[in-house]
Amino acid sequence: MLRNGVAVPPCSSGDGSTTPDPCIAKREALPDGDFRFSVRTSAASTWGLAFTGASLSGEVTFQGRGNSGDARWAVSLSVTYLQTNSSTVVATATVTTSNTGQFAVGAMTPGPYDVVVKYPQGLSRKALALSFTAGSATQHSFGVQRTGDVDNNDLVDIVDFSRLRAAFGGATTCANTSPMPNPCADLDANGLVDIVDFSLLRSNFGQSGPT
Ligand SMILES: [Ca+2]
Ligand SMILES: [Ca+2]
Repeated sequence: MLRNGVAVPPCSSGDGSTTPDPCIAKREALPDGDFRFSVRTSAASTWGLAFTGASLSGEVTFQGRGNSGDARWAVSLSVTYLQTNSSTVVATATVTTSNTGQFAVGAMTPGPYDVVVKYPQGLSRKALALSFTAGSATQHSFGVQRTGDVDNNDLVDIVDFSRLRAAFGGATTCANTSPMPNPCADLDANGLVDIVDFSLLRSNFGQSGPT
């Protein structure tokens, strides 16, 4: 609850006095889903409501892109909130990870959600029933993003191999372009499609996300 843009504190005494002035005497959740606020004040003002959302402070690590701190760890990451134990999407966001794999997603309605994170060449990771609370950031490490998904369908298979083979030996900037073109076979983002990329793909061949 805001007065003239400033948050109103709760009343400090239960005796009905307006202390501090103004103050919130009561907050109620009504059966029909509405909320009722009872505010005591000595002056007419402009009143408003503000929503304090929940947020996510996440972390991922990468395969084949060097160690934490490497510029190649800064990638575009999709974040999907699902109803728990469901494939129903509640919200999506696209964020850019830092070069240490950190990312943040802003205001979200509080609640438990399953959260899936994926970057274009990686197999997605899913966190089950993460709890989000108003006004606080939920911390979670999603773990390693296994690479090899050249065509971004969350599966490393013969199609990815064929795409990589078609680009083999060539120079490309795809892995450092945002948004990343599809397909992109430069899995270690060094500007060249070569045996290193093939080895990375092979290491996850047959695997799929989310895990
Ligand atoms: Ca694929
Ligand atoms: Ca490469």
